[in-house]
Amino acid sequence: MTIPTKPPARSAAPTATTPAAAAALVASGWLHTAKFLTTAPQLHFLPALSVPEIAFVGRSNAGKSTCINTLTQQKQLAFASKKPGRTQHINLFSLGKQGITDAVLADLPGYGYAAVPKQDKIRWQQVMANYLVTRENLSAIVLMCDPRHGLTELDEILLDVVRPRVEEGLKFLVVLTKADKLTRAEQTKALSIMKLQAGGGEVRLFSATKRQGIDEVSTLLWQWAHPAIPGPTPSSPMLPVIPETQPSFPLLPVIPVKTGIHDFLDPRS
Ligand SMILES: Nc1nc2c(ncn2[C@@H]2O[C@H](COP(=O)(O)OP(=O)(O)OP(=O)(O)O)[C@@H](O)[C@H]2O)c(=O)[nH]1
Ligand SMILES: [Mg+2]
Repeated sequence: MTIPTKPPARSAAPTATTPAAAAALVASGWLHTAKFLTTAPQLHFLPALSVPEIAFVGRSNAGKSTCINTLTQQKQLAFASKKPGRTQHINLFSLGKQGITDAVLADLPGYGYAAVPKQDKIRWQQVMANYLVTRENLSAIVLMCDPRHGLTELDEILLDVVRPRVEEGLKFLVVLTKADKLTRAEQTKALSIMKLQAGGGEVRLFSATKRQGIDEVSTLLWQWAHPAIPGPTPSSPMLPVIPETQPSFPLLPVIPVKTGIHDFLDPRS
C-alpha cells in the first residue's frame, strides 16, 4: 500500500492583514523595480522626462543614498559611503512595473561637507539649486535630516529655494534619518519638533539599519507618483487619497536674512 504524501507546502506570497499593510506591499513592490537610469554631472546632461521625479536632498552623509537603497531593496543602486561627499552627480533611477517607467528617483549630492574644496562646493550647490528650481518634472522632494543635528542653515536655505514650488503643489517630505541613534523618547520629541517646523507638512522617522519607517515612506512616495489612482490598485481603495487641492504648505517661517538661490551658494558652508 502506498501512503499518500502531503503535497509540499507552497511558499506563501506576502499577504497584508490591514489596508495600510496592503498599500505598503504595493508601494514596496513598485519601488523594488528601481533601475539605474543615468548620471549627470550637470543639469543640462539630464534627460528631459515627463514622469514624476522624486528628489532626495539633504546634508552630505545624511543617508540619502542609503535610504534609496533601502526603499528599493537593492544594496548598491545608489552609492552610499561612510565618507561624506560620496554622491557627486545627480543620479536617476527609473521605477515602474512591466518595464514601463512611471516615476524616477533622483539621488542628489549632499551639501555642507566642510572638506570639499570651495570651488567644487559652489559648483555643486549651483547645480542643485538650478535643479530644484528648473527641473520641470520634479514633483516631490524628500529632505533627509539627521535629527541629532536638526535643520541646518543650508537646509533652511534649501527650503527657501523650493518654497515657491511647494506652494505651487510640489510635494514635500522630511525624513528624519538614522532614527536608530535615538531612544524612543528622543524619536518622539524629534518628530514633534520637526512637525512644528514643517508647519503641518509630512515628516517621518526612518532607520535603514532597524528598517523603521520603510512602509510609511514607500506608501507616501507611491501615492505621490500615482495621484490619479485612488488606492494601491485601481480596484482596491485602500490608501487615504491625498486631496489634489492641499493647502499650500507653509514649511518653515520665512527666514528674513537668507532668501535667494545665491545665498544657497554660501561659500562658507
Ligand atoms: N545608523 C545608521 N546609519 C546610517 C543610516 N542611513 C545611513 N547611514 C550611514 O550614514 C553614512 C552616510 O550614508 P549615505 O547614504 O552615503 O549618505 P548620503 O546622504 O548619500 O551622503 P552624500 O552622498 O555624501 O551626500 C553611511 O555610513 C551609512 O551607512 C541609518 O538609518 N542608520
Ligand atoms: Mg549619497
